[in-house]
Amino acid sequence: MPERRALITGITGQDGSYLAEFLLAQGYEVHGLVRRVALEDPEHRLSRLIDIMDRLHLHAASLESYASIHQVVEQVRPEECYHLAAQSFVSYAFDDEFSTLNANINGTHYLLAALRRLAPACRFYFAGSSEMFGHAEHVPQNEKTPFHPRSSYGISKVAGFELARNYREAYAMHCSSGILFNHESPRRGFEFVTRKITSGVARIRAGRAKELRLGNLEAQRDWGHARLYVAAMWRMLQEPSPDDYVVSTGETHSVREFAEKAFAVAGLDYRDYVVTDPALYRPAEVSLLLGDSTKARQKLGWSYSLPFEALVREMVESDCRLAGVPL
Ligand code: G4F
Repeated sequence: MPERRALITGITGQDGSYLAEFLLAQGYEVHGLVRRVALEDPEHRLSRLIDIMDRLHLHAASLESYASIHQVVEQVRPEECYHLAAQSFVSYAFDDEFSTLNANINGTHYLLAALRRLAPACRFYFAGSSEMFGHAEHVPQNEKTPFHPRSSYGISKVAGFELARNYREAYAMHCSSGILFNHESPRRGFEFVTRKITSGVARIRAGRAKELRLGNLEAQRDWGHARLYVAAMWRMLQEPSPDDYVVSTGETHSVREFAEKAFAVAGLDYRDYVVTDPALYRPAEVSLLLGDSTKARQKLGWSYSLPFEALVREMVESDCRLAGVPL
């Protein structure tokens, strides 16, 4: 069978790198859209792709420039496109609403418009987010739960979700959105709370830090493993008809619980090290996220069974290894 061609935006990130590995294993020709700066500084910016670099086709483009996206889509003519790139750090969205909204909404729009023109049969995946539920009316949240985003990031994701749905309805394109709840791994960026905690544990164990400053410890999230979530993205695009799906574990835990477990993995008591810093609270918080992924499990045959403790342990062990203090 000839190789299928996939284009991934955000390929240098946590999800993009796992998805690229997954697609290569399925026999795809994998193309990635990256910023020019990434190609200029591969050691840092392409570090998650290091083991598969020679099997990827990377193209420099900017999601802020329609012309550059048009050019890449014209060159690649993908059969599947996974749009993962975004300004995805919610805290930063409060510091710069303008660039979060511009980059996230326009980037999605430019990509859809280019695909419509140049590769209308391409199957499109949009990375929606549980942040779209925000101050949710129902617990747990499923595909029917109304959106009530609490940040410009959440608003930009609702706009992207609606754009994907509109291209599906107006132009009969195969556009699906995954509403993914928080997903973590040893490849998570250091600014997100899980990695901030596990790398903090490693620094404390290595004697390089004495405390860890965190914001709201009572916020609750449905945390899954990113490596296991990318399979759901792929399954969405293998369906005969496009649709939207919640992807989640169905369990929720507080930031405090994550910290407690992470410190315990290293034989430490979080109460001796965690300091609550009001400056790290958000102007509008999403207090409780818990997903119901029944539809993805039933229709896509996707499943998830990794215990929360195993995710925390994998991240702490990895960070301790990187810090030179293996457990
Ligand atoms: O790890 P976080 O920064 O992730 P957040 O805001 O839930 O967003 C992540 O998940 C979304 C899916 O629901 C994605 F769409 C999004 O791109 C991203 O991947 O924060 C988690 C919780 C928040 O309630 C935050 O207030 O942790 C709380 N928190 C407490 N102290 C902290 C901290 N978050 C960060 N980043 N840093 C802290 O010191």
